[in-house]
Amino acid sequence: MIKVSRFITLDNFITKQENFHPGASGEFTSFMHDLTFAVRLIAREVRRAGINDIIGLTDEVNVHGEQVKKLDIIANEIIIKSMNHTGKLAVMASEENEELIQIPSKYPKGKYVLVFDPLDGSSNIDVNVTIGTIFGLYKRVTKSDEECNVDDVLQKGYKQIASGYALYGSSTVFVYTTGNGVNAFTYDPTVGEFILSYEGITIPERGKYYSTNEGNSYKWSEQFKKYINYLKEKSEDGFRPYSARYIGSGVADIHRTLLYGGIFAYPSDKSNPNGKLRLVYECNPLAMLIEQAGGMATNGKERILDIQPKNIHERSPLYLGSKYDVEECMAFLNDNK
Ligand code: P6P
Repeated sequence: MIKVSRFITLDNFITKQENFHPGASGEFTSFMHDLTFAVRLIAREVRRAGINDIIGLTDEVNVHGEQVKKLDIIANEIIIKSMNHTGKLAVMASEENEELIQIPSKYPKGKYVLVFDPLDGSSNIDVNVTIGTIFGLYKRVTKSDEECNVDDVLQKGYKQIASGYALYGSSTVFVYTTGNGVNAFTYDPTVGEFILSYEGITIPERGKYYSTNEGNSYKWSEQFKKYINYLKEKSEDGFRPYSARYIGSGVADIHRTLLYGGIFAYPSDKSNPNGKLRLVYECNPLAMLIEQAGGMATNGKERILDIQPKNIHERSPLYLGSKYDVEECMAFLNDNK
């Protein structure tokens, strides 16, 4: 990973990349401009949450029966209202909406399909811990003269043409890939621009961190328990014990894993046979990005990006990070260690 030696804004960076794609229509550049506009609006609300008195639970629950924070709703509405009129999207799907989000008939439809988690880690809002927005972008599979349907959203993750996340932490960072590597941009509110901060991010081959909720260990499989205990033992080569790092905001835990290496795991367990994280708008976008950085993402049996989603909100176990670490974890999960 190289820190940058030049000042370039996200808009200019994307425009230059589109110049490398003969026939690129500039529609992707325009989509990314609209998306990062929504991210800037969300960042403004997140950073003012305490002052705006929008901290605290609503009396609403989302499709998963989880208490919804006001900021979840605001972030969801910001993305929908920033994107639904641009003429770039055919349909959207969000963690906060049980059904597909259709484009209002008064607006033109485009060729892209956006899936997103508007505010991941929202249980951390009240304690000022980093939270984030996750997105994945596909080309629609329905014809332009057809109604969009769930097939547009239930595509395998390897079909994504772009994915990434925004991180609302000590600064607002936007990390994305279009399949040509991973780049990160830091928002400078004084000039209102995202500026390239890391170009060509690659995940370390192996890391010294493991990131998982050990409070669930009583529900884990024996194989995963054995793997985590193995990471805690001292090894001859000094590489173990690993250090434990777990924030409880997937985007923040995975951003650290991307930069420092190691493994992030939300395994299946006795009460969550399919794990907790959502395949369509959490696992797939993050898996594409980690693979583009040279890492690996699996559900314990197969590559995340090869899984055929069956419904918008289905969950998947997730083991993601440095190739060495994920492969070692898989060996334990398959009783080969
Ligand atoms: P737990 C946040 O609610 C989230 O969906 C992910 O961002 C995070 O990795 C996970 O759940 C945390 O879940 O059960 O450890 O609190």
